[in-house]
Amino acid sequence: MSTARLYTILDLGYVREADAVSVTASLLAGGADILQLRAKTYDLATIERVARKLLPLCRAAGVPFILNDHPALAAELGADGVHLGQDDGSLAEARAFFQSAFPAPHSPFLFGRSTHSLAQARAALAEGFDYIGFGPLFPTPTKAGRPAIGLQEIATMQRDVGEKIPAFCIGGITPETLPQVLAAGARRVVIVSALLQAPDIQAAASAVKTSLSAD
Ligand code: 3NM
Repeated sequence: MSTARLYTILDLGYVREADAVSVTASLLAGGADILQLRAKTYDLATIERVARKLLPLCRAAGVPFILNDHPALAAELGADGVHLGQDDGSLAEARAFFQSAFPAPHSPFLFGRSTHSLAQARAALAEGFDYIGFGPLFPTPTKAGRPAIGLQEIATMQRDVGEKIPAFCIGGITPETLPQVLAAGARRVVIVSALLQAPDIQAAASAVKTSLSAD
């Protein structure tokens, strides 16, 4: 996690369940450093079924597998962490729940938080989250309706938060917008639709990874 630059998301809003394994394999082969399963409108049984298929691929690649929402399921599956939005309660609540439900020693379990402003990014750091997402930088169909926050606060966020915990810029990042995002001070990114909709997912991920490593 500490060296991760490219955070990818297998989003069932873009990928059919039947393609989840092959798309994940392509993301990993392209150099994804983290993989999250995001399935906003899906029932728990489907999420669990897909997660159980993706987890071994991530393990084999040595890449953390994060579940979006659903801390109990994440722990039960042996995922490496859970990603929580601003409305998903406090870290203390999530940790307490996790520890009461899974008292046995558990390997380090990561708690990530979506943040949409500098204040939220600082708050997530102060609360003790292991990493944050920061965005959306640009309007994005993947999180339709959420206002873009632009690039102007990236440098301050990176200095105040990103030097202490991994901070991943997110939202509307594509091969075309990536150079300005990096120029604004981003060190790490999450890219969803631009990779999942690429004609060659592995090549697209690999090209992004190369740009990130060169920076
Ligand atoms: N969270 P794409 S933006 C899942 O700002 C998500 O918290 C965001 O997808 C946030 O790369 C976002 O397709 C969507 O724009 C990112």
